[in-house]
Amino acid sequence: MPLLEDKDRIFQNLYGQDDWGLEGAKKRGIWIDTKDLVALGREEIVNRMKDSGLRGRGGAGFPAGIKWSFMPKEDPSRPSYLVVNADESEPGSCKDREIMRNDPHTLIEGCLIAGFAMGAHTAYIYIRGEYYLESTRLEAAIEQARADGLLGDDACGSGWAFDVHVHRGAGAYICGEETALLESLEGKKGQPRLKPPFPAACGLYGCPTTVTNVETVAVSPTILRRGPDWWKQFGRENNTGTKIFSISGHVNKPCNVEEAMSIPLRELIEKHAGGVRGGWDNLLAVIPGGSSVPMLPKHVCDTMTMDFDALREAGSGLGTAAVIVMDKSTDVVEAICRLSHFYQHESCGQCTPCREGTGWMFRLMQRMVRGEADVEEIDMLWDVTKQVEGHTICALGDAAAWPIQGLIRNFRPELERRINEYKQSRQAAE
Ligand code: L3W
Ligand code: SF4
Repeated sequence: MPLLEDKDRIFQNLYGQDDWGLEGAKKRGIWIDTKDLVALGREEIVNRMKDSGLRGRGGAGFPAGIKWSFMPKEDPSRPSYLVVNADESEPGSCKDREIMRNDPHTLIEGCLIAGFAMGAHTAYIYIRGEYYLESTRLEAAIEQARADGLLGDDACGSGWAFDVHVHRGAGAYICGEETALLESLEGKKGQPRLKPPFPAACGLYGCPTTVTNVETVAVSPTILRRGPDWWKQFGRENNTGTKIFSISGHVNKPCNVEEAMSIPLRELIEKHAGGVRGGWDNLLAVIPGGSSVPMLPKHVCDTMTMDFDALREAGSGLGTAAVIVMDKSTDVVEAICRLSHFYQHESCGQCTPCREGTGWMFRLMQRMVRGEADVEEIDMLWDVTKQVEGHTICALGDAAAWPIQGLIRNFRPELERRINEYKQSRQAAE
């Protein structure tokens, strides 16, 4: 399986070393033959995307071409919309930020291609409010594209009317959930809707809508340009292409890097992030896909490959490919407790298992941190996670449960050690 060479990287300005504007973008091959890509036609674009096997880069990994194909072919009674999910709030994830900051035209060109393939004349980019510089860059890049005729009534001379608008969020993690995002975009409180109906049937203002991640949209013109076979040479079956990994935590050089899917975790960390602080043997665990997926202990990390299927088989997930590295100095119970607080704080509160369960899990986790709990409470905590998992309107409930399950599965002796130590210290004090 080939690893990526510089020439293969889609995001040639990920680190902002070059001009982010239109002139720089054109030099990097963006907007060069967009008209020809549109001329392929809706069906051919969707077929090529399906053939590429591209899976959504926002966390769920749903096949992009299939998702695009859910949009109605012709419906003169209702407009169709493309909504780009740029509400990047998953702890550990900062890849979409770099695309929008340093290579915004990859996203805007992608909006035109994806929007056309879905029969949409309008795209909304819903960007997290804290990304102020990035939203400013996007606005400026959209203006450049409009002034150059790349967007507008005859976008790129393709005959297709298309425009892009940026909407800034106001700081709620839950607005990254696609239906909460749509509610927020409509000016309402950002709370998830029940699915089905999926957005493709009833989305923004009740119209057919595809909500999709920044990276997914931004890679699509290059996949069409270079061809599905080029994309499929990276990674492996069902896990194709390139992927931006955000590597943070106890590494010598935290970074975002575009690499081939299915790269071994150890190679990813050592080649691009300067290795684990204190060396590989100093590794304790890794959260491989943003805070919502269970952690993997070192012995699993030793041979782990980074793709959707391998990580799922290992009991975790690729998520947003935000790799959070923890060395042996980490208080792993405290770290997961901190995440429990995050999910409790970000729960929108509309369904009982999540509203009550996230609070319950956080309080139990606090007791575990202090060691004040009884050993039986570890099983009680496990049971609570199982009561929450799969019983909520949106995936936030699962996201709150899984990191704790990962902790209990892999570090139960550490929980027991704290509890016994606390008990002994109380007995000694009495
Ligand atoms: C039509 C069907 N459409 C599925 C569509 C659906 C959605 C996509 C995937 O959660 C995960 C979550 C986070 N007809 C359809 C259909 N669709 N069946 O396909 O749907 P789904 O429900 O599998 O996932 P989701 O609701 O999109 C995303 C996890 O990602 N995550 C979070 C990441 C946070 C960020 C961020 O900060 N940027 O992405 C990390 O693991 O927990 O499980 O579009 O409509 N029959
Ligand atoms: Fe809201 Fe949590 Fe229910 Fe999602 S799972 S709808 S965040 S209460």
